[in-house]
Amino acid sequence: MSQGAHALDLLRDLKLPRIVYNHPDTGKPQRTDVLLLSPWLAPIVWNDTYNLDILNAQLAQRKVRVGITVFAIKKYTVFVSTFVDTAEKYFMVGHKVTYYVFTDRVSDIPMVELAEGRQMVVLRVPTYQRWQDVTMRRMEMLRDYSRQRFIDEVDYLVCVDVDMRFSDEVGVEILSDLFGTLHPGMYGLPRESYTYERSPQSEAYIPLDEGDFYYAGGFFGGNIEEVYKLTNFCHNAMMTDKAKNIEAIWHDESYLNKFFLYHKPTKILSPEYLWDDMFGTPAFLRRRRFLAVRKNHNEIRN
Ligand code: 4GW
Ligand code: MN
Repeated sequence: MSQGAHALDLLRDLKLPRIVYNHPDTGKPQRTDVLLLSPWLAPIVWNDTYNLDILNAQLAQRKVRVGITVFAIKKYTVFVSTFVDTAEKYFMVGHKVTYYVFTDRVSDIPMVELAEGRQMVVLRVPTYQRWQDVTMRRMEMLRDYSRQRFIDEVDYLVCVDVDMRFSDEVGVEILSDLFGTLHPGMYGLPRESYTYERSPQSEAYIPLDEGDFYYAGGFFGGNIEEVYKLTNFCHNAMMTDKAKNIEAIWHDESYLNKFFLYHKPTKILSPEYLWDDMFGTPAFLRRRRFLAVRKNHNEIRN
């Protein structure tokens, strides 16, 4: 049985407890300042559009297991403690969570005290000389571990950058079969100006008259089967390009955008879920949930 069918079976048997909340008003959209649904009816998750109590009751009954993956290769191990500390405060509080930390420096990964039901798994992985390969090879490793391990251990995977901190709730409202996140730097721009790969030679090519949104490479996920398909597609496309000695302009992010163009996500996260304060604090942004940590590029990337 596929993961998706299994999840639906569990949902069908749900009987929620009494929960008191505001009556949904059929005459009034939750918000009018932002897009709430994609043209294929995938919800776009914004603050004030959902009730977390209902979602938590549904997902707790399913006893959902969430894996969150980060890569801390070479000097990026310095980001792990802030990442995990803030995740303990804000990420999927009350649910079963496994942190999967991929690293080449196992002894540099700090031991962090975790709340009940939460655990950390440190996975030793090879590193690459070129930083582009460090970020791109994440797809291959996520694919391989999805098949070999994650499928047996968790229901959903959340795949994120490590140079980040949580600063507000990120909960089960993000979960869906396949989800991506709107890139904060490209929000509201016309599709022609998105920094998709524009060379027709590349597997990541997207023509000027296509493209729904520009998705961020630093936050995507879904059930394990879907994440497997996504990461497998991206890795294979990168290998095809590599054989031709080409590489898409924004590396793994370009291939991710190509995948999402033809495999539409079932849920889309607003830039609340991946913000960088260098973009200011616009009015549509009612919460900043997951923020880029300032990094000294010279020191951290040498
Ligand atoms: C340039 O020298 C580098 S090093 C660019 C990325 C590097 C890097 C990235 C690294 O040395 N080690 C590492 O673990 N990563 C992982 O790739 C890490 O999880 C990081 O969050 C992710 C994406 O790289 P990034 O956060 O530096 O990319 P941006 O700045 O686009 O968020
Ligand atoms: Mn980053």
